[in-house]
Amino acid sequence: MAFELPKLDYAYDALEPHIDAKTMEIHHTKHHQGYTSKLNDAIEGTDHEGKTIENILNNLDMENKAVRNNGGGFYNHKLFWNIMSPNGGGQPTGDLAKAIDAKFGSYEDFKNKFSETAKGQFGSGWAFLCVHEGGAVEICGCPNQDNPLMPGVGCGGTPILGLDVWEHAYYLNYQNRRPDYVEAFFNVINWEEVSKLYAQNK
Ligand code: MN3
Repeated sequence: MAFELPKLDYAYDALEPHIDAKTMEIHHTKHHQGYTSKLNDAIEGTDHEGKTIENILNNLDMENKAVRNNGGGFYNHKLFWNIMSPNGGGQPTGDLAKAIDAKFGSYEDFKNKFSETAKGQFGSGWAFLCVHEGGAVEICGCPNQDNPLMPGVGCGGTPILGLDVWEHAYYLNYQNRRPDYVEAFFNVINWEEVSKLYAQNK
């Protein structure tokens, strides 16, 4: 069973003006499709074939660059589409809000730390909010398509929020203004979905 490019449950223009339609379309149909196809090629006939993406990343040989880059790319973008919504924004609630306050002090402190991580990631990469078993949350940045499911990467735990800071994610609309893109992202975060992921993985 090969991996398939996940469908978005909103239109490419639905996140405007925060993320433009052209960027969304290219990002989904070219970049994410590319990672998906190359992941399938890389695992064909290996022990990874037929496993879940989480299992593949948990058991990854970090020297296996094809699976590391494309498996990471497949997973990270699936998470990214999933935790955005045209009805997003606002703030987390319930258990997730409590975990964020416990770790960072307040939503504003969380937002500042996450933004600094995203803006400070040198070159291409991601900022993640992750949950550890037991419910504690943590923020980390990862280069390229690495993520904390991979052995020894970042803060560990399971990513429940991810922000793509590769230039392909924002350059058409924001050019070199990564900080403006990071700020805009908070308007489209689907906190309901992030809360669901928190509850499933804590
Ligand atoms: Mn990307």
